[in-house]
Amino acid sequence: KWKGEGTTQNLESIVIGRCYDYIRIVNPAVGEKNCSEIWEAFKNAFINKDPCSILPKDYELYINLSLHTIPPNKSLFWENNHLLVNSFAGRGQRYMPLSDTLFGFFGDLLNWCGQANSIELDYESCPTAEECENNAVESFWRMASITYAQHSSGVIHVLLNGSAVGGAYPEPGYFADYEIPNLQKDKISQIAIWVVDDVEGPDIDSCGTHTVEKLENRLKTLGYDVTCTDNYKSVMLLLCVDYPDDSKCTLSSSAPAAQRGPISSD
Ligand code: NMN
Repeated sequence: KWKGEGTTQNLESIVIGRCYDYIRIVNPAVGEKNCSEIWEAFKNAFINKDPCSILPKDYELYINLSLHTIPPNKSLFWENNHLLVNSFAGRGQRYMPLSDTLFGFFGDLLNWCGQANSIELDYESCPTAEECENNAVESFWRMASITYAQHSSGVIHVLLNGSAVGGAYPEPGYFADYEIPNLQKDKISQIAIWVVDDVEGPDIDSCGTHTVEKLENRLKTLGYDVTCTDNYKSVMLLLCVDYPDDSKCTLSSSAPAAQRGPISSD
């Protein structure tokens, strides 16, 4: 009936399991949370409703129950590199992007929707953003992105993909439309932008050009201290795991040592 994929099979087990994984293993610092109550609040945002009439505020109770503090200097915003961000962040150990907060971790990479006049989830199909923007998943991420931006502080990091067709900083986009407008200026000391190209991809966007320049100007106009770094080394090193022989992945200072080979025993 709809053009999008249906609800992820076993949704309830996955999200309740993720919730316990998060509060017990990933980030016990959030303290005690009621995972079944969080699931009920999540489900009540969209079940038994027209799947095209779900609003961000329908997730208000879900957010209130799952909210926790985000450590200063750990926020990581991004566009066009979801899986890279998830591995770079290291389940909140290195950075804490939205997908490593409890309220984002719960729904990351999942799909869901309900149906009017039924308490069943729709496992066959769900509306895409093109069919209707007020769908269950879109409104969830709007609410989650707004909340995440409001609670971010200190140095804010932004990881953009310089090889993205259409530019590293897309408009419209969650970062442009729901996150930047909800940053709390008085809690933020600096915004550090990283523009990293795919190892074998084109160099379409960089600091000071095209859409990145637009972003830098927007943030400066808002009064932020903005820095921008191209091909930030820590992220490059992670990307280079898959392309060790690419010229962009040469570890110049250690090359001679690596070529010397293991210490010989004779
Ligand atoms: O989906 P796009 O437009 O690339 O959104 C990315 C930005 O919006 C990030 O800054 C992120 O905080 C937020 N967001 C995250 C997820 C997710 O973690 N699964 C989904 C949608 C939006």
